Amino acid sequence: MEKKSAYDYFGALKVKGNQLVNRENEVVMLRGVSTHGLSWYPEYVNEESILYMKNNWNIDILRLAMYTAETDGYCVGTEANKDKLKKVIDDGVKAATKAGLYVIIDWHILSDSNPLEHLEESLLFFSEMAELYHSYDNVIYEICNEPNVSATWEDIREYALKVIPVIREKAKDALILVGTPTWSQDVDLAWSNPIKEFDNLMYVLHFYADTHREELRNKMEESIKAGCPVFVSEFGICDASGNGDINIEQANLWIDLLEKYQVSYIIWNLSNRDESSAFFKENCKKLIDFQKEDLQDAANWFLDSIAKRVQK
Ligand code: IDC
Repeated sequence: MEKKSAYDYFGALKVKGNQLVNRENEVVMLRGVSTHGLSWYPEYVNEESILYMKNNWNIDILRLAMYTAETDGYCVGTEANKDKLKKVIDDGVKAATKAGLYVIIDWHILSDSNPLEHLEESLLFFSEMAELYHSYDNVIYEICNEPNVSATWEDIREYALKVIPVIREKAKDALILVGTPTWSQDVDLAWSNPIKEFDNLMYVLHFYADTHREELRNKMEESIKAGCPVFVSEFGICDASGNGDINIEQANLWIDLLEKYQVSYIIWNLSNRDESSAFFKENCKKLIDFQKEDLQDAANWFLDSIAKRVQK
């Protein structure tokens, strides 16, 4: 039997104060998983796998991470590669919608540290996405994964003020996630000069629990208290490389805080890559029916953790 989905419960989301609310203005939070790069591990983006994750893992949301610069990224590949990536996104959006999940289209900047670097391509991309998905109110747009190094909040703000209107022209009420400086850690900087021109925006915070600890938690908490709507669209419980030992103690401290403030969170990553943030063991080639022994420790911790919290 199919379970009722987050989307059935919550419908279109909007931002009210520092929180996400449903159509009845009740606070909601979403818990979910992120793909690895769509060029690298597209195989998990299919109807069966996504329905399996919805039904067995209690997730509410799937993030589709499309790198812009790294290996076969959207902005460094050919036109054919762009089309291929857009097809994976389309499959992902449709499969997530069918499963009743929210879905994020993530413009995954990383080594291209300043979002202004690929501004023109971003405008074209998001215009196309909004044209295709404006009637899907479960689609969320994440306009720049992790600005870093010298990208300032002013750069990101300038970028956001160009991209947001392009999305909103077609997807009028879409929820939009805005990355923040220093690999999406400086929500405080964003909140010191927020984007007041548009509503339904959230500011992104990312953490890797073994690297980012109390200091970043405090920063997040202070920003939330100051009124900042925070969304954790990516986290890991290992170190910031996506590998290394996982740290369950720090991970639990993070999750407790996120739950306390009802901040939505999404774990990295759906792949069987040889790294501790990957959900699946390297030798696991399955796309459904994952057993505990197919999953790495981070995945088993995450699934146990959300199973405990989800009361549906
Ligand atoms: C990592 C992947 C790794 C890949 C690398 C590419 O896990 O397999 O080789 O990217 O540069 C982030 C990024 C995310 C990173 C992840 C772990 O958003 O793309 O994925 N991370 O390093 N921010 C902090 C950590």
